[in-house]
Amino acid sequence: MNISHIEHIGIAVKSIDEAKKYYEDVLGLKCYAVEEVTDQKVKTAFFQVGQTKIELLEPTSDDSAVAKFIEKRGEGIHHIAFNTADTNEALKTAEENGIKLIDKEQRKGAEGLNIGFLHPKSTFGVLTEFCSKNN
Ligand code: CMX
Repeated sequence: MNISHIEHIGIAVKSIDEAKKYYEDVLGLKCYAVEEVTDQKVKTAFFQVGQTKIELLEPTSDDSAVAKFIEKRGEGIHHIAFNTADTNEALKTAEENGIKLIDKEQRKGAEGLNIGFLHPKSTFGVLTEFCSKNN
């Protein structure tokens, strides 16, 4: 799969405006982008930490996956995203190894990345994402 690093950690929050204060004022990180991903019904805010990003996820609709997550489990770590050379290839390899996919094919996510999710019931309870840049 050529996983190089953790691209980002997704954290579900009720309000980016509220949560941002902790990341900026307490941790001293800088929010370098806020972007709405309409497809996923979320607003995202990004903080760079070395090679990895923290991605805050605020639901923009009551029926978004993140709204459902917060309702069921509360705010907290929502998913982990691995940087791969090729998201479609990584999804295919996972499926060949018996992992249940959420996305059969990659799609466009925040920051224009190609993304695809694996089902948390297949991955020991961790919603897992693959990301890649150039394919
Ligand atoms: N991490 C771990 N487990 C999770 C989870 C998560 N993020 N979200 C749901 N689950 C668990 C639930 O707790 C539930 O477990 P139990 O059956 O033991 O209670 C089970 O998965 C089913 O959950 P559900 O609430 O019924 O939700 P759905 O099956 O409708 O959806 C999921 C779950 C993961 C398939 C859906 O959230 C999804 O497709 N996620 C991928 C897309 C996404 O999360 N987009 C938002 C971020 C986008 C971005 O970063 O740009």
